[in-house]
Amino acid sequence: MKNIYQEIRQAKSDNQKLLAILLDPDKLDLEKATDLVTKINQSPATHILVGGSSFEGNHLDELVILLKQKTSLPILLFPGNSTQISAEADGILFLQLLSGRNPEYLIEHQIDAVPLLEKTNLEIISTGYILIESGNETAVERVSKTKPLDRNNFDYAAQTAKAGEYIGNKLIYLEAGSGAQKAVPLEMIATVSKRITVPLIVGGGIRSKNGIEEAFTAGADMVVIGTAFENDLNFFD
Ligand code: 1GP
Repeated sequence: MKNIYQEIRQAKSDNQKLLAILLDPDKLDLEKATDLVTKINQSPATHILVGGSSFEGNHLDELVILLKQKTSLPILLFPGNSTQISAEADGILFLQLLSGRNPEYLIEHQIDAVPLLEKTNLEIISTGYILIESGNETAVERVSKTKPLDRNNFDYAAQTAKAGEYIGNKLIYLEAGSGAQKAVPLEMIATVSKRITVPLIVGGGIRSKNGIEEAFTAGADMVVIGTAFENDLNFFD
């Protein structure tokens, strides 16, 4: 069996940058999924994330099975809650919302997920998830009822990320929120990446290839693209 986390660590030590495409099952028409996967296979993507803030897990298995038939990229669940689990995926980002102070998203959903996860062979990757203020209220903020971190306080973001690493998070995800007006500041990416040793994922509001490159140069190990690809399947051409 593939060890997705080890491959991410290896990529970090080889300075090989990773790119994940985020698919939100709520916004995805299964009939059009074949075209979508063809485009993903032609793109520089190295991983596929599947998840969203609010959907209830309907047709998730169906979507993941379809993706697996058509791509060999690792498929990682990126769940908004414990209903968004499919045994058909390869792994799951087991998220802890470190920027928030809502116990539901720090431990309760995680406990609820255990009986479901124990029935699967998913690779479970503990991920410290840090929401950064991005200009408008994002779905994560609304659904989790938590406040994002100040986008100008780079040091506090880095301190939060480091606490996640000490707790045992194997990845840190700096999130501006899907469709964010402003992406995570490059200086914040740089400050956080210098402070932690685990791989750093960055996403939210990145809309151009240049934006991806800038995030990599600043220190992101993996960049996540959702909306830009959703709106334009030719984004990577
Ligand atoms: C959201 O970081 C991801 O969780 C991607 O955001 O949709 O803005 O690319 P976008």
